[in-house]
Amino acid sequence: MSENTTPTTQTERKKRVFSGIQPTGVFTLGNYIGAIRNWDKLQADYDCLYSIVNLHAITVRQDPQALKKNTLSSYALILACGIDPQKSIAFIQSHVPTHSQLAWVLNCYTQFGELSRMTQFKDKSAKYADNINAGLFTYPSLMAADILLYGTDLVPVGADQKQHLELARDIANRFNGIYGNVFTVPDGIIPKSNEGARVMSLQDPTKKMSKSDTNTKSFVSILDEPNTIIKKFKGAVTDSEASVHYGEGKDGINNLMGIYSALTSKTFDEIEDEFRGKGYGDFKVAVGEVVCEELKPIQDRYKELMTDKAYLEKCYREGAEKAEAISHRIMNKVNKKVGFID
Ligand code: AQP
Repeated sequence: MSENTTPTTQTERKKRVFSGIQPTGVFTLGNYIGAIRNWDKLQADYDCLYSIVNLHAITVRQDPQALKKNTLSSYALILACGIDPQKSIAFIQSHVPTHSQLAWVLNCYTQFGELSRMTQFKDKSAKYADNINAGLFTYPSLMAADILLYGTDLVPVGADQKQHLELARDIANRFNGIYGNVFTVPDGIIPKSNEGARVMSLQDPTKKMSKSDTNTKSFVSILDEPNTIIKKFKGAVTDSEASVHYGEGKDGINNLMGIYSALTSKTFDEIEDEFRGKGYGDFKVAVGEVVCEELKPIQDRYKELMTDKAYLEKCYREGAEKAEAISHRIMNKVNKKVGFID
């Protein structure tokens, strides 16, 4: 997958960016570093759509009250992380019915074998063995619909979503191969590994950090209090070598170095120099401190936004209207191509 992030000149149409996040809990540091932090940066040069993807969230059983609450707080969180509803279109997925409509059509152009190979499906069906529903299986076709519905050029995601993005490209190419140029084939924007493409669990650094992990010590939530953050980093699983350097078999330290590097822009060599002769204890506290510093303004803004529900509602309603209006162009084209009467 190429990473074509050259912005367009002023006379051309700005390239379009789409990304989404599930309201399955408070966002983790992984969601922030791997995805949302980059959403903010793209707003200046691109035409961006960002969505709270609650249709995706129900592929795993959700408590309805908790889902409602998490959807609103996730929306407030993306604004707190810098998404400006005047610059970008920020909306809730279920408010724009064309997502489900296109997903159904794309399901019919996606192969069983392709979906069976998705590692997220394998992981989640092992984790939720009592609820391996069809939605969990066809999650990537809905994700393809989210992206293709807007003629998206670029999709900023963490490395864990790369496989789904490649499938979206395959589906677009297949559909275009049959019906002509309907969909734009999107490129991914995936951070480099030292920029937090895949932030790992603090308790099992061979697994990615996830907001739905039942072990709360395994992730840092972006709303965690500073003392909780420091405590979680102090308790992070590392090796017994006690020397801060990047290397094989040092998944825990590699992960902490990745986080520190992503937030300070220091290279791994610089980090090794900074902590030469110091123990893991000092390093863990230093990582915790930069994380607290990064999250403080977001937490303050989030608290402020949550006191103004009317403002949030105005933003997500307007966002949905704008998104739906754009989506009709491609949805109508698809309907016509497959032979649905207007
Ligand atoms: N650990 C991670 N490191 C880097 N990026 C990550 N992302 C998720 N986890 C990491 C990126 O965050 C964006 C939103 O993810 P999502 O909520 O839509 O789904 P997910 O990838 O399944 O995230 P979680 O936190 O693991 O959610 P649950 O626990 O509900 O499954 C995506 O761009 C993703 O790459």
